[in-house]
Amino acid sequence: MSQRRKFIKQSLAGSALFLPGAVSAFSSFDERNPKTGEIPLILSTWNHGVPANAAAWAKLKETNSILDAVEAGVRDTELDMDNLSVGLQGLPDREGITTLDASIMTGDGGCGSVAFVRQIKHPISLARAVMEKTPHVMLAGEGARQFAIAQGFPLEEEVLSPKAQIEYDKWKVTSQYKPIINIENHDTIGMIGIGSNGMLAGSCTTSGLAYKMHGRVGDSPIIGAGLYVDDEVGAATATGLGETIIRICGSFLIVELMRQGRSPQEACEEAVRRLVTKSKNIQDIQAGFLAINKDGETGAFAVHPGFNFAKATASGNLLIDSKSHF
Ligand code: SD4
Repeated sequence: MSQRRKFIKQSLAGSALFLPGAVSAFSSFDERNPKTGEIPLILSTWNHGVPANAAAWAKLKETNSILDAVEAGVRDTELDMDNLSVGLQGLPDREGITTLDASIMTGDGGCGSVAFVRQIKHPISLARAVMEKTPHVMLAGEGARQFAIAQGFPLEEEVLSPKAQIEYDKWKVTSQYKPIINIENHDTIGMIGIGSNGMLAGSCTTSGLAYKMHGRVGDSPIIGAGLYVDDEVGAATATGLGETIIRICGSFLIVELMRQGRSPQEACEEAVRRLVTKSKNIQDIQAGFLAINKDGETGAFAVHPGFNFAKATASGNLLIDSKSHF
């Protein structure tokens, strides 16, 4: 049977479950973590992962490409006007300028990213263009914007979204520089997936830390920090305070731990343990990881309670609470 026909057959039974009302939540992740998971599988961070997974699943059905799927999934979040941590509607830096970071990776070592980029509605697609159309892995700032123009990406007007403007005006009253991400201040989307052909891919996109210094780049566009994918092993992605994630090469660390035999869950827990030991003021810092291995097993773990993620298979698209270190 061709891979495409096999995928359609596998996914048909579950397709009705992708209606908006079909989302349900489970308090414990492990009870639903079989030794070998269902494939295809898509995992993404936070509750906006549910609609993002649905968009990714629809694309996977259309093209049978897990790369297309993880790009389409997070493009959905990049347009979500309620999300103040992804896309041009996200909260700005201290100067009132919104700058975006994004990365994309395939399990054969292909990767592309953009950092500190302005005026681009879909940085994930720009990251994909860096991967596919340049000899480089990463473009930043004005160079990334020039590349976008050359590739025909429209430049958006540089104005804050109404919600971001309200929040920025409030912040300016005290202008306190507190580079923390706590459990109320998050929303980056990281998405990892495996197609029915066993190929893996991942994507990550964010406006980064609110009120960051102008020029600050987080973990999301750093291959190995916010995202890492290897067809031989599995994939991992991160959310939370990027500085803490970069410091431990979080996503690469998780994939390497899985390579050495740890389950995705064990690998995520070890990465959080290491992050906790290397970070000061850990009470104020939230970070979380998601992982899958090539057998479709999954893992999730965070520093503090409050992290959740969406898991899509042919059986459904579920919002699940992650366990945490504290
Ligand atoms: C960053 N990791 O720029 C991102 C922010 C984030 O949920 O994940 N927020 O540090």
